[in-house]
Amino acid sequence: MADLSAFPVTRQFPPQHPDRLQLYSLPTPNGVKVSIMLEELGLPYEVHRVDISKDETWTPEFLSLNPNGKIPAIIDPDGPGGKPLPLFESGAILVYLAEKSGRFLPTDPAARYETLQWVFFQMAAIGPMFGQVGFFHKYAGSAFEDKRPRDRYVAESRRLLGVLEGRLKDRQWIMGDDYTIADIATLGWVRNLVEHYGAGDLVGYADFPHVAAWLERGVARPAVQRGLNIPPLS
Ligand SMILES: N[C@@H](CCC(=O)N[C@@H](CS)C(=O)NCC(=O)O)C(=O)O
Repeated sequence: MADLSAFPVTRQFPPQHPDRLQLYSLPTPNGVKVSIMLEELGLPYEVHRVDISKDETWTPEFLSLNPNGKIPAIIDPDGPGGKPLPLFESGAILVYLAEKSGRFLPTDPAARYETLQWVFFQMAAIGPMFGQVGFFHKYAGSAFEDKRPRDRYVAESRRLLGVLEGRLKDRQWIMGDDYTIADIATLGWVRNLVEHYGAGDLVGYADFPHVAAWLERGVARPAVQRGLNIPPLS
């Protein structure tokens, strides 16, 4: 039986199954990357619902796992060398799980770097920009009279959708025939922009039919369907 008691976060979220990978998350576009990946892999894991509206990521216990105070984060009791591995940042977690399982990240070096390039594109551009559209269009920023910040992020998000559209116009998945962690990282963000933020018209989503077809293909995967709702909101 794995002993995770050295990790203070286990006092806030006690594990029932310490031998399983521990996932601390919510079904947000960053959180679902990891639940989708774990569902795709069929790895046993235990999920802990972290309520960000109650500041549960800002406790000393959670901050000891992620000093950046964000979900998702994991502890893998069976990390490198058989030792527990704590990890935060969804992109790093996807790469870790891909390498641990040998799936969803090509082994050919050039294709591997190309995949990582698109994962970083999501992490550095799509996520932060779409997130700002959410703030200025749906959340607190929507009440701001000055629409210039919103318009700036909408224009940048539209431009980024154009980059994705170009990539997908002759490909089924971001890496071509193979579904990879680049798709897993990106699907939830595009879906969220259009559905949850309701920003489809604002960004002109109808102008990106290859992105829309790719999103439909992704969401049709059973593991994606499950992962999008893990952990359940209530
Ligand atoms: N770059 C981080 C971003 C994580 C992130 O922004 N998480 C949000 C939810 S999607 C969060 O935990 N927010 C809580 C807060 O800031 O209080 C990642 O990809 O893991």
